[in-house]
Amino acid sequence: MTSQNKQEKTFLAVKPDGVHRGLVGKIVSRFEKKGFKLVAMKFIQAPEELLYQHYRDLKDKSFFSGLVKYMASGPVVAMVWEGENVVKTARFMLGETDPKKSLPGSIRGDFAIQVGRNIIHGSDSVESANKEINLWFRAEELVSWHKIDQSMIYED
Ligand code: IDP
Ligand code: MG
Repeated sequence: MTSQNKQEKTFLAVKPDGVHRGLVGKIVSRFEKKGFKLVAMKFIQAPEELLYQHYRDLKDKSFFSGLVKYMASGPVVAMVWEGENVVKTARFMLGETDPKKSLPGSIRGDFAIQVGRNIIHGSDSVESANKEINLWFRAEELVSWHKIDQSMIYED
């Protein structure tokens, strides 16, 4: 039986460049193969107001307006994934913010070149994950379900 107290959730989003470049399936596949559990997913054109909220901590950065424009330039695939240590592990799977510093094997290391087109978002802490999940999803959009392979992925 999976130890429920070690489970946490993270918010991930394939950004518009990832969607335009046809990388949604490849990206989702990495988290599925890892063994994490998908609990919510939606394909949306994010309203600017939502993006301002999402990136509010970066509002004083020189790249902020370009960032919001980029994130509003097309639809995104917003997702919630669950698993043990999923926040940190997903960040490792994403790579560094700047794809130039991301190792091959990571998502940004394999599929992106510039920091302003780095194809995926992932929460940086459990606290921001919870904030971001609440911002992008209504509580009833999170699906509570038992994934049948969990005893093959977790020993306890
Ligand atoms: P993160 O996405 O790895 O958490 P943050 O520092 O939170 O990185 O920045 C949010 C997003 O802002 C990045 O993913 C990237 O799209 C964009 N960004 C960060 N730094 C720069 C920059 O120097 N130039 C352009 N865009 C940037
Ligand atoms: Mg961040």
